[in-house]
Amino acid sequence: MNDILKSSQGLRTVIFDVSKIGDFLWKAGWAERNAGNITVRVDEFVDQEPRDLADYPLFTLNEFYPELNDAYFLVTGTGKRMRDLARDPLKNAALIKIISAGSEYRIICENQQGVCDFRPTSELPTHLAIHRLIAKRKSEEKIIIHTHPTELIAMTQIAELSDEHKFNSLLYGMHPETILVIPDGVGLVKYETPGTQHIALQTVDKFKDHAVVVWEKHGCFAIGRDLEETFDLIDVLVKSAKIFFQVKSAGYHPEGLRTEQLLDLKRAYGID
Ligand code: 2HA
Ligand code: ZN
Repeated sequence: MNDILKSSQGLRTVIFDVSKIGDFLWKAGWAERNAGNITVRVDEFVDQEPRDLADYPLFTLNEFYPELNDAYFLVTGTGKRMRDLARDPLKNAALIKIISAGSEYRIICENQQGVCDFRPTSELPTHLAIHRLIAKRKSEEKIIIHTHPTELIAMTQIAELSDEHKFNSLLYGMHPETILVIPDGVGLVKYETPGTQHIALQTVDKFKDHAVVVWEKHGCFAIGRDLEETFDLIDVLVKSAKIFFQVKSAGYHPEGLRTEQLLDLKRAYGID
């Protein structure tokens, strides 16, 4: 891992940015204990194939990802903390390479012959399913962030907001930036057991039309081309959710932007 990193300025930049986002997530209060995970597709930065790839630990995937064959991902590890990722990214993230027509992967651990105790995030099925969607449609997103933003999760605890349209309307109504930054709104996935193929499929379905998907009573996923921009999508949504809860806790009902005001915003900024 270190050898590959030394040879690639691009990978060093990705590692730096991932650690910075780990710090943001921790400081935002969205990453308690080992909550959250990040993956970045990094093929373009791996300009030197690892020597003796066959020596690295091999794992079978529970699903086929032929579109991802030969792809490299930087992935955060299961059980790792975002605050540790920020301090020491190389101990809390690693490169994996998808091989065998998308049915297996190798972890490019620092220690080839000895023990490699690093394992990718428990949400790897969802991350890979989203990367597969991106590969299939040939869009340019490389980053996937999963985190636990308190206020967005709190909103999913309100039964009246379990309708996707109502959820988005409320968020749009709290601040004019929200519709501009997230014009396609967020997709809502009903509660499912995390880490499963089932939730991965439900999530991918929502990513066909959205850049952010909220998991009921759990957290959210966002995708993008750049780490900070991907973080910003979640941050803007959380801002709206915070405004909603602050007005509520002051004992008022938030008025929200009116339909004409939202339409004016869309017109002014060319959103259809
Ligand atoms: O990485 O957030 O959803 C831990 C999680 C699982
Ligand atoms: Zn989670």
